[in-house]
Amino acid sequence: MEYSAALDEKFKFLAVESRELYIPESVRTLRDVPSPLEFYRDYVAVNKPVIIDHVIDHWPALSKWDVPYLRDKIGDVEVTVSVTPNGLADAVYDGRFVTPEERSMKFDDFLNVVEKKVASYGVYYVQKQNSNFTDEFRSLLSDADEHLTWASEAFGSQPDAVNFWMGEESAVTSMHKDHYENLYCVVRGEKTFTLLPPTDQPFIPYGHYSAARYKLNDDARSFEIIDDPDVGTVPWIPLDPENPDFTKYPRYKNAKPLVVTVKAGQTLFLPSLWFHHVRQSHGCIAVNYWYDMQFDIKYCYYKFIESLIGGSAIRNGEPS
Ligand SMILES: O=C(O)CCC(=O)C(=O)O
Repeated sequence: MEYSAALDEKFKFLAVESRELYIPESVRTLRDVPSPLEFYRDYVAVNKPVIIDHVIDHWPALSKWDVPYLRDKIGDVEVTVSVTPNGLADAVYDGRFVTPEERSMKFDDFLNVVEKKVASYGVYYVQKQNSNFTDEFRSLLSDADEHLTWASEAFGSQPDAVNFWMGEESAVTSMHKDHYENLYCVVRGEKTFTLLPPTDQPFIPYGHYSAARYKLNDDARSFEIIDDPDVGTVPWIPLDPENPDFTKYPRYKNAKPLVVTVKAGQTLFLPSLWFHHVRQSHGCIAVNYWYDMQFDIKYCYYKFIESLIGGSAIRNGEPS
């Protein structure tokens, strides 16, 4: 389906009206942890991002998680590490959607790479989003929380996944959205998020890309890209919000990203369906909690926008 210039105008109106009514010009920082009710009412229900101080003040992780401690505590544990030639795991590259090489290695060996104690080819990132914190990294659980009590009270449920992230500076997460309410706690270093509200979706290009994955060659100095025909095609965003190609994607000029840096000790509430692109300082460590979103009327409206954008926008990001 192609959509008309008239519909394009309506999408622009929706984006302007959303900004006038509820989307902030910048992401607010709360100096105190809100009550579960305040948090749900003022941020979750209205799908608005916020940074919250002091959520993880009580975590021993804040003072303990340096490299010597981590080596001592989990150096011998085998963990899954994503390795890519360019720092782009799960991203569009050379016309395909390419996933990283998933390597199982001792955490000690990963730390050697991060600390540049060994020469290695590629960019390394612990980023397995399968609740790796309660699985591969479970011996660190006592330094943090298995769930955030006040948030679980607000959502009325436990998180679906708790993930541990640690990576090199050049490891970047490409723009995407998730159907989770995300509480993202930075323990060491900092993360910079580029955020776009769901109402900017009509301006964000999507394409369908055949799936592939990186594999290190035997020379250990180059990667090849291997097709994954069983996966088929994957809808993904080819645009880099830090360096948008307006010639290819002129409609993206209508989008208004919010850029926010989350520092050690802070927690970002990243609402469901918000688009996000993430970069980090070297050796940054974070733990995040994915709570399932309510599939309520908000979700139905967003799906409706998606259906209006239809085929052509999904293919090339531009209306006819
Ligand atoms: O920290 C990152 O690199 C990505 C985080 C993310 O995409 C998420 O939590 O959904």
